[in-house]
Amino acid sequence: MQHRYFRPIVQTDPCRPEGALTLAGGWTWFSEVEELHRDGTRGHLPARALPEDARAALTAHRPSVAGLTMDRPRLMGILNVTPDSFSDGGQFATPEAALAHGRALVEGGADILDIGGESTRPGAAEVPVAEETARTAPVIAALRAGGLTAPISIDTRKAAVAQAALGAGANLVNDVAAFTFDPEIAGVAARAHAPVCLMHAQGDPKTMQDAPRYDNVLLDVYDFLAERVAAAEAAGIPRARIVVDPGIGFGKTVGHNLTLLRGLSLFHGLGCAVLLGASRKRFIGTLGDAPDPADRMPGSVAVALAGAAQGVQFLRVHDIRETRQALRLAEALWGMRDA
Ligand code: HH2
Repeated sequence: MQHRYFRPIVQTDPCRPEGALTLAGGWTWFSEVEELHRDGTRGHLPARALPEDARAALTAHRPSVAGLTMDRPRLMGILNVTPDSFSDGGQFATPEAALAHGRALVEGGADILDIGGESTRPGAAEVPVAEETARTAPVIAALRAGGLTAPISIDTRKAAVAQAALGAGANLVNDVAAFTFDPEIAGVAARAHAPVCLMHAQGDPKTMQDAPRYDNVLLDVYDFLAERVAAAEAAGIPRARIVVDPGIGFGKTVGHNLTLLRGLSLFHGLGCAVLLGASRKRFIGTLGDAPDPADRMPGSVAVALAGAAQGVQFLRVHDIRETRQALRLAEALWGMRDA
């Protein structure tokens, strides 16, 4: 029999029918599931008919990640200390500017900061380890010295950069290559007992947008992440400390991105918290008629809310204040907040 993939049809309506299941111990629920197969056939089943292992993975309470409870969507504020990131490159490249922006992100409602010293935009070239470390570790150390207590994530593919960042006060390792670029990074995270984010990418940043192809983008990305979660577990990182991310824009066409966004809830079947990073990305410019990344905030907020409605636990965004405001309203409408 071919493999069965189960995508919960996620609801946020406060009127929840009896027998509905809570998704990932969070703020959404489902009573129906779409069943997907590699041959393209699909069907529906009631949630109560799910096989026990699929039901357990979809419903299990997600433990806290880097001290953050997973019972509401968490905002990850992007702090790129690079000269060339696609939307904010060069803006926060000096340590002073980075510090001020990091603090502003937390004041604006970021639950966690994601600091990156290497752009992974399409076409970007690799940055040497020493340079990437020199861009990131001092900023993390300075944020900590300044009293910042919010968790910090290091956005890197490299073990040495992650090691220096953890030493300077970072708490989570966010690897857009899911340990395939530098396998040593798994050991670094495991030894530090640090949670990790494993992201799907097809190809490397230099070439990833040259005609990306999939058999079935949703299921291919799911299988890749399942394999990387198993590899991380084998390296000593328990599933409770693993966050998965479909990698919007990393070797994907507009159509691939839309398919992944529509099917996002499938990834809860991996039994991990899910992260979505769509902020200001090119497909938002294409669909939203906004060629300049600086004009893509409204579309980014729309996609972030769509992610939260699918039970996604982490939203990686540039525009923290705007997304925080939108999320507050969504949470109130979904009955997660009192008036
Ligand atoms: N996207 C970018 C970088 N890191 N990490 C995760 N987990 N998920 C993402 O979607 C993701 C990521 C790219 O965006 P950005 O940091 O804004 O740009 P650049 O790579 O040019 O620095």
